[in-house]
Amino acid sequence: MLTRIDHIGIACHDLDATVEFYRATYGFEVFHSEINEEQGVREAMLRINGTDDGGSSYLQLLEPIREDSAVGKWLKKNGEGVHHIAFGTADVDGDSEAIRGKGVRVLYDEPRRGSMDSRITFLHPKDCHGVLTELVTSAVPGPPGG
Ligand code: CMX
Ligand code: CO
Repeated sequence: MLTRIDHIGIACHDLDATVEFYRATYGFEVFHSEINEEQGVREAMLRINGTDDGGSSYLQLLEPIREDSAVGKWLKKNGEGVHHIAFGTADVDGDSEAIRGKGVRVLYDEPRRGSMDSRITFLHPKDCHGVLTELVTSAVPGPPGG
């Protein structure tokens, strides 16, 4: 079951400048940042609010590290802006299989690694009325010291 908006993904040319815009304009601070080589992005997660299912909602600011990455291609074609939305679920495997069964193309056979060790997959935007849609299961915190 999809229980929240996990994040909105925003493509930008300059991550540092975009982070500074969100800080100076709204007061949002960087909660986490990383490079995801597989996805071809340098990214910052700005935490907007916690939710009652134990997750959170974020803005995900994305700068491509390769021109031929998904975000690099999209930026070249569209310029900066909203790139995707992501719904949170406790069960990305089950939910993506159920959605695949409804005839929507799920881009990955198995969920891949997303921000903060989450597990993610994507639904094809052409099957979702033009919206690239991500499904996310957050990492479960391990035992202390584990
Ligand atoms: N939103 C809406 N439509 C999109 C889109 C987006 N973000 N990206 C591509 N499209 C549309 C294009 O406009 C194009 O439409 P037309 O044929 O009408 O022009 C069509 O989809 C095909 O686009 P393309 O430029 O040829 O790009 P590809 O097919 O090579 O790739 C996609 C599209 C969705 C398969 C690819 O972007 C992908 O695999 N995305 C998932 C991974 C990803 O986005 N990673 C970055 C974020 C990582 C994270 O969130 O952690
Ligand atoms: Co995302």
